[in-house]
Amino acid sequence: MNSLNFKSVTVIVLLGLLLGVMYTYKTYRVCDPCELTVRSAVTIITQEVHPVSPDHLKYKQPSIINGRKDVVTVTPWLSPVVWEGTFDPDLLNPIYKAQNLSIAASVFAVGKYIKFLRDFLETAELHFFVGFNVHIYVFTDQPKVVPQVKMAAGRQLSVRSVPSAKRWQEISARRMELIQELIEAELHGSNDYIFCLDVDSKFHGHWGVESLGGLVAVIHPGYYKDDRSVFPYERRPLSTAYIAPGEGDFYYCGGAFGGHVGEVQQLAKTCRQNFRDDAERGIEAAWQEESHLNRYMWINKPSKILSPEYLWQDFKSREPEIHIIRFSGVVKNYAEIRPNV
Ligand code: UD2
Repeated sequence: MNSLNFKSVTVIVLLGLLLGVMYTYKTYRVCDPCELTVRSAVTIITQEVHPVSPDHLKYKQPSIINGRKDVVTVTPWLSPVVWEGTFDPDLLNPIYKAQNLSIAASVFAVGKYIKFLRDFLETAELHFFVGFNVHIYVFTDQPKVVPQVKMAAGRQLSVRSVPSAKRWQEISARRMELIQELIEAELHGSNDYIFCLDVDSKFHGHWGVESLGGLVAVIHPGYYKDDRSVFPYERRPLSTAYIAPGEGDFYYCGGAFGGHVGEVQQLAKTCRQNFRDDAERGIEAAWQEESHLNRYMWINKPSKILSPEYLWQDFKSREPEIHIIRFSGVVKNYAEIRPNV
């Protein structure tokens, strides 16, 4: 090789190296933000603002060393778990009052479950967001039988007709679809929060603004002391509600959940779609929408968790850590009230 050729080869090799370095640098520069976007695990639907207190508000001095020591009050993803003794209504109520909020509640009373409605509505008047704007939506196949319950100023009830069903599983599962439609047709942008509640239950104690959050789940009273291996999650991989052994956080109730309307719309839409996808594959999750809700809440971590005070069961004796029962399922005879067994 003569010296001219050697120089040319060296120049070409150096140029190649330079181009290679520039390409690699450019690729990483371009891909870095993409990867960040893909990996970002936070879905922003609602942006919570910090609480603003009225000036000179008088309330008990808060402490970070004295408080509940018998229960866990924060999840590993740092969402609060609400128990009696973890919040101060004297501080919270004025903060939320100033926001002029509206709270919606959906409740289904189809077939023989209509008999639970009066107690549900009457006790809601006594305990559920007393002093706030509340709009209860009753979904029923018997609108004429809906009891007349006197409601306080700022509270109202609307009745929506739904068809009857031959299987209780259908009624329970169809709730997600109707909740999604309710939010999209009537609540989006107007009501601030919504709770979706079982009708065969009564309020026994205060349920108020301490329960508000972006995405709110209630811990099921039947499983909060158990290992997650025994939670009745859907365990068949064919279902979209599948949660594998060794996975999951808590077991949440299908009988009470809620949050900001935008968050609940997303939840209802996803669970409804997953329920449909399962139906196309000929599978129904073990606990219908409760299984889909559990799967959803495992991936989309609730921003507030309500302790089992917020949905107890009358047949269970009270445990020492339960200082108050706020809402509880009544004892019922399934064979007598369901359209199928
Ligand atoms: C659990 C859940 C429930 C639901 C169900 C699985 C709790 C306390 N309950 O309760 O929310 O997830 O498992 O599907 O977490 N309904 C009617 N008419 C009927 C049947 C049901 O209106 O004929 C409505 C009614 O609002 C009732 C709800 O569906 O409260 C749930 O049905 P359930 O109470 O029979 O379900 P259950 O006790 O198995």
